[in-house]
Amino acid sequence: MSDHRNLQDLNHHLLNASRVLILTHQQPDLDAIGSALSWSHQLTAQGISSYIFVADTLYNQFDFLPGLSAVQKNPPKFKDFDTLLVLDCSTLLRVKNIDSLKLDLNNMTVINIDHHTDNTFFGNVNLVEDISSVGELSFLIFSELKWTITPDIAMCLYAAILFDTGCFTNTNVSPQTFRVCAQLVEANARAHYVTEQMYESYSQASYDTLRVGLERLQVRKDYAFTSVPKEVREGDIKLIEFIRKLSGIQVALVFREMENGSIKVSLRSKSTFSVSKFAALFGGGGHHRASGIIVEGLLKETMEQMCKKLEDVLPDPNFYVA
Ligand SMILES: [Mn+2]
Repeated sequence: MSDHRNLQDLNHHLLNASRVLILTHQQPDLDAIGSALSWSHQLTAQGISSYIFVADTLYNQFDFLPGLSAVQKNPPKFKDFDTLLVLDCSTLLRVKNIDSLKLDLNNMTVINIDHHTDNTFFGNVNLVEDISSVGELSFLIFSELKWTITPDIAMCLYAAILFDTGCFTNTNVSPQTFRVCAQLVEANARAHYVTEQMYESYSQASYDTLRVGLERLQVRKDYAFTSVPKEVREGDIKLIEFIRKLSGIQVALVFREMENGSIKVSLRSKSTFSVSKFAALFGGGGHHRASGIIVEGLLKETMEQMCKKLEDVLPDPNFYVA
């Protein structure tokens, strides 16, 4: 951990905290939920009460995570939170339905723990590192604070890291990532069990998504894209990860029509082309190699518009990172 002063601030605030509201981004992934649960377990162990609010319905794929029932879809009835812990969000705008909580942010300590390079440092305390996952970052924080890593915490953090590193295949994997995971396995994260639960337990709906997505795949010069209409049940498989594996492309895109009429776009880059810079053109964000956009619009028009824009900017050096 590079930032000791912020860590001391965090420690100071948490020692004085009485009730912590834990939030993460909309459509939360395993890094978001695994990290949130690890914090909830950890705060309980430290004698601090917490409440995890997530407006979205969670994927069944998360069911194996210890303590998952702590994630609440309903806003809490009580109002007296003194601390807001925001995980895996580059800005507070990433939290779905935050308005429904009617938070008095001026009278709360906002703790921002994230690993996105476009983080806006919106917290009173900001622990932001360019690192594989919030899971890895949370482990480092717990370790520095000398907080015990219980088997439940280890399992949640291992799942978070496994997910955000694409099973240790992404460029965000560092020697430290493996050292952290070794310590998590020593702390009784069951590595094989977690992998089996996450990647060998897909629902039948996932295969519908995969079949439709592959049927609709279009390959252009330098990029490939596909789409899934809303009639196709949302599975828990990551279609974008299959498209990304195609050779000869720089960028992969998946356009998913949502129930509420908006379009969710998942983007991956296989080169130094930054899909987060591209996503920002449409109000999205994320990492250089993995980003997302949610827009209102029709599927066909959205695809045409974004693919045209992509072709325009692919030759532009401003969209590439070192
Ligand atoms: Mn993450």
